[in-house]
Amino acid sequence: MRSLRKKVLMVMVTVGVVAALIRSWTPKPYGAVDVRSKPDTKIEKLLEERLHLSQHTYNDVPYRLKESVAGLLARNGCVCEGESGGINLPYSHLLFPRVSAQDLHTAFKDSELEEVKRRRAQEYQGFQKRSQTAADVLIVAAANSPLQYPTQGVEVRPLKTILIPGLALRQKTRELYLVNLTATLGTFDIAAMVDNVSVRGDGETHMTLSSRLLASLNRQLQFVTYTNTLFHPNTVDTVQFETDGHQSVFTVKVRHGVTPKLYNPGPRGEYNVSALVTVATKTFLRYDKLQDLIDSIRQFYPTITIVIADDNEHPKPVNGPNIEHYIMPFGKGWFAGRNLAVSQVTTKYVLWVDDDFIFTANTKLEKLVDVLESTTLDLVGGAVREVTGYTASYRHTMSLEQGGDEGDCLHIRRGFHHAIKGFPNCVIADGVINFFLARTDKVQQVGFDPRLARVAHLEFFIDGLGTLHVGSCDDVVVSHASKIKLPWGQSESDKAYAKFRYPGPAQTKNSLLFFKNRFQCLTHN
Ligand SMILES: *[C@@H]1O[C@H](CO)[C@@H](O)[C@H](O)[C@H]1NC(C)=O
Ligand SMILES: *[C@@H]1O[C@H](CO)[C@@H](O)[C@H](O)[C@H]1NC(C)=O
Ligand SMILES: CC(=O)N[C@H]1CO[C@H](CO)[C@@H](O)[C@@H]1O
Repeated sequence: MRSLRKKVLMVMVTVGVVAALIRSWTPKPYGAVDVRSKPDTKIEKLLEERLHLSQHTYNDVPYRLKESVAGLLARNGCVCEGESGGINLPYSHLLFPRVSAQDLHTAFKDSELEEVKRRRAQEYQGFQKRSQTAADVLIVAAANSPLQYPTQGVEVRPLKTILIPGLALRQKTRELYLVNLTATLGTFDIAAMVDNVSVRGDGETHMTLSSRLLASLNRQLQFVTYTNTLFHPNTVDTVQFETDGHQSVFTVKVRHGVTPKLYNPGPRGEYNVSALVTVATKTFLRYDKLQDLIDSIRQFYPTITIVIADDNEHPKPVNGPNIEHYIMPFGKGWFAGRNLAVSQVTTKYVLWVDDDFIFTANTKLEKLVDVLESTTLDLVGGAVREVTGYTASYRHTMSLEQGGDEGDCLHIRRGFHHAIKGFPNCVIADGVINFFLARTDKVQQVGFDPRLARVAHLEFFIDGLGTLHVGSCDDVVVSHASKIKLPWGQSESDKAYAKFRYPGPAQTKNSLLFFKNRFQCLTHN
């Protein structure tokens, strides 16, 4: 008897387990998501039509154009214009900077240009598809709508449920109050039931709520939930909320939370620069300079980690505590080395220096750390003092003018945007000098394009435009050991360095600006 019961129990348990397994294996009805296309273009069309209608309502009312303002609006094309004239003396560009313009399509042969443009347009289309969501669609709120709804800020984690805040109806007395809710990537339901309200379509993508009592309907609307059922990474569901004669649309963002990457700063108190900062550099043919740099760093920061990327043909050992020396294939180039060095950093911040810089008592990294710790900046540049005594912080601003099918126009100018409150020696810019402290994860995110083998610098900031928030402080100074040096003062390795040219086509820079960044031209001064 007992063994029979045991058997029955066993069978029941087995059946239960199998049933549970089958349930967890059965794909949900909406299991397949088409991630090749943007979801939900139907609502986009609807919104576009409505906008179009409202724009043509007052066509017969005349107007006069205000050129000074209308000229500031984005046009369908852009041009790069240089300045002509000026004095043509050596160094005159330093004293009287003139704007010069450069077309970038010249990086390609005429015969291949059309094909390059076609491929660029195709890649750009893909980029736009990936980078835009329904949250970028223009939504206009209708006048005098009795519908109350959240205009932004509703977010749900993939396949999770939220209460939709702020839904209500404000209508004059009528027989029946009714609202509809429609979504495409999820379903509606109610977390609580209110008397005298009829709910149809709960658990579906289209739900109707109605009541003879406005207060009851509004109470019920406070319990409306949205459950995301289709996850298409980083998407947005466009929800329609409507009542008789009125329609509104709002968005629900569907996305994972951003996983933070935090660095442990060590015990509290003064900034411990050695725990927070890694010095990164790239060396080529200048071991004497590199050793001077290391010695100068050790004078002020005896335990700070130094990462060195080295693409010499005959690498020499660089030894010492807290030094990481990475040997690369010969002549890999400038940005490849920067990329490698930065990829190995494990501290919160990375300090970029050239291998011919020298730390002095004015190289106070604490000040740069303080700027990044107290502001939202991602990167802050210092100043470089030349042997002549001239100190440069090399600040640039960049702006991108939209240019239609031909590509955009990039305008680079010397200067900065504005001062930073609380830091009298610092300003906001878009590009700075080769001596900067930056958040390691942000620099790694932008990266240094290894295709830029020869002298390149601002290209990193061009790639970072829109990602990096950049500042510059001229009270943290590093010294430059060479550059403006008289020919008879050069060492043997300096001479070799000056002679060496990295392999690769000279047009690489312009072809990358043309294809990768989709610029047609640039101006700079
Ligand atoms: C609400 O949805 C129902 C069912 O789909 C439909 O019959 C009705 O016309 C809709 N009402 C409004 C005001 O959109
Ligand atoms: C600073 O950080 C370094 C490296 O993590 C560590 O060795 C050193 O003891 C720290 N100094 C202080 C004062 O905490
Ligand atoms: C107007 C109306 O229908 N009122 C009803 C709301 O619900 C309560 C409880 O179910 C009823 O008692 C009311 O008559």
